[in-house]
Order: sequence, then structure tokens, then C-alpha cells
Amino acid sequence: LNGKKKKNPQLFEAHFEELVTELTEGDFTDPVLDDALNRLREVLVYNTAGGKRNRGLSVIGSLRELLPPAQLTQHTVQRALMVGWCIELLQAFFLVADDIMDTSVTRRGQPCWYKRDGIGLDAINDSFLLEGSVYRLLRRHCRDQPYYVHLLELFTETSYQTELGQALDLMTAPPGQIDLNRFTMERLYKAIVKYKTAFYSFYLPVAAAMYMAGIKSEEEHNNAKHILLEMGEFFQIQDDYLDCYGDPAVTGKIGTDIQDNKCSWLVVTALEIMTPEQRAELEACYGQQDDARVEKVKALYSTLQMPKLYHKYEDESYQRLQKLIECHAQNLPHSVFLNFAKKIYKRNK
Ligand code: DMA
Ligand code: MG
Ligand code: MG
Ligand code: MG
Repeated sequence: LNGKKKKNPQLFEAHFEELVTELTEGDFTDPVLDDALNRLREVLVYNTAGGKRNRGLSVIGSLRELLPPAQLTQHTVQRALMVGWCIELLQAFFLVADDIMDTSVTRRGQPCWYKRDGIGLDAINDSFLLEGSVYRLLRRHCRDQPYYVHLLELFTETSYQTELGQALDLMTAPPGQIDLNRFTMERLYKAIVKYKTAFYSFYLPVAAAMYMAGIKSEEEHNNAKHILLEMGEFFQIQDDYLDCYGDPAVTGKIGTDIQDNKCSWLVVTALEIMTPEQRAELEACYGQQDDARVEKVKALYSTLQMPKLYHKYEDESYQRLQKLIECHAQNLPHSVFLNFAKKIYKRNK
């Protein structure tokens, strides 16, 4: 068992160099492109470094639960690893752009790509290259598979959902225009996190494995989606909590949600329980770069005991998820969902 536990992550990492070589040496070979392809190599290496690989690993992880061992040929495993990397690259594409839009400083323990000397807004094109790499790899490895079109539609659909979610996230947080009345849990917060995070982080990897295993019925996908979107919502709530309370040495990123006027779980939950006086104080301090004001918002959160509320929410959410798996997993092995859940609950990075 121990041997098996280590296997997927090691196999996964070992696959990366191969994929970089394929994209930069085995795809376009016109020598006039050498500089661009060297740039692509640098972009690929820098922007995948230090990730947890939760999303990428869950493709092969799920496929192992969905297929009988006899059908897990070496080629099938290789393809699942590659599709897992496609999700990591799609994520890298979103993150490079997200950090520019959120004016973030660090990501995964190193400067955000756009912050590096000589990069700046050229990072926008680099994010497009990361996105393009996803489809080059899918084409090279899966073009002859019966599920190719399903995977393509899944990746494009999911990207679009994420982009709509990012649009909501950004429009809700106009710099310098604080309007706390807009921040509602049911109408706004849940919509933002479902679209910007839950589809690509949770439904995408499991749905990809399902298609690879030949499971394409809408009913089964909807069952899986139901559970996975709930997990995704909780995952983003953790992300919002860690933005303020996480240790940057562990999370690898410095929080910017208060400064950026973000519709975060913390502010939405705090608004539900604060006094009118506290609300006035929040109004005066939220969404500004000024460190003293940021500290005032944090002090307000601690007066309201936000960490305690969060931990209570985390426990309740885990219970709710167990029930959802009982009711909605149906034909799908529960382990697909439980393995994923185990990786995210009580996380600190
Ligand atoms: C993440 O939202 C969503 C996408 C699509 C990258 P975020 O800005 O809260 O993420 P992070 O905290 O990692 O910058
Ligand atoms: Mg961000
Ligand atoms: Mg963002
Ligand atoms: Mg965040």
C-alpha cells in the first residue's frame, strides 16, 4: 500500500520533463521559432513549480477507481497523467492572469510571473501560451481516442465558466468603490466561487477521468457535478480564509483580498453578524492599500471571531459533503470523492 501511495505523484512529476520537451522540441520545429519556444519552456517550468498537484493528480487517481485494473494499460495511465498535466497547465494559465488582475506579489513561494524583471504585461501572452499548450497536448495524445471530443468540449466549457466567474469576481471588486451592500452570500458569493473555482478545480479532473473511462451519461455527470461543486465551494472558502489567516511561508502567497475589495467569505460572513458601528468602520477601511486600514479590518475580523466561525463552518461542510456523497454518488465509487475530500479538508496551503 505504501508503495502505491507514492506511485502516482512520482509518476506524475516524472512526466513533466517529457511534456516540456514535446511542446518545445517535438511540436513546431521551425528554427525561426527557437526563441519563442525557449520562452515557452521557461514559462512552463516557472509557472508549474511548487503547486500541490491536487487537480492534476486526481485524473489518474479517479481513473484508477473507475476502471478495473485489467483496463488500466500503461498507455491509459500515460494518457491520464498527461490529461492531469493539461489541468495543471490550464490552472497555470488562469493563475498568471489572476495575479496580474489581483495585483498579487507572490505565488507558490516565488514572485508572481508578471512581477519578474523584464516580464510585466508580456505575461498576458505567456498565459495564452499556457492555454494553447493544453490543446496541443490533448491533440497529440488523445486525438484517436473515442472520448477526444468530450475532453475538448469539457476543457473549453470549463474555461469559459471560469472566465465568467473571474468576470463576476472582478466586477464585484471595483478599486476605490466600496459598496458593502452588494456583498451577499446566496446571490453573489456562491455564484462567484462556483464559476471561478469549483468547475475547473473539482468537476473538470473527475469529469475528464469519467470520459476517459467511457462514462458519458448526463445523469452520471450531473451526480458527480453536484458533489464536486459543493467541494469546490468549500475549497474557495478555505482559500478566502487562508488569504487572511494563512502563513505566507506555507501558502506561498501573500493575501490581497482586503486591499482588493474582494467579495470574500470573510467579509460576507462578517457583514451578516456585525453591528452598524462595525459596519461603518469596515466601510471606511475595506478595499484600500493603506496598511493601517487593512489591520483595522483584520482586527474587526478577530473581534467577530472569524477563525472560530470558519472552523465551525469547515466541520459542518464536511458533514454535509459526506451526506451528499451518500445520496448522489450512485453508481460512482465513493472513493473518487472521498479521496479528493481528504486532500482538502483541514488544509493549510
Ligand atoms: C482564484 O481566485 C480563481 C482563479 C480562476 C485563479 P483567487 O484570486 O482567490 O485565487 P488566489 O488566492 O490563488 O489568487
Ligand atoms: Mg488571486
Ligand atoms: Mg482572483
Ligand atoms: Mg484567494
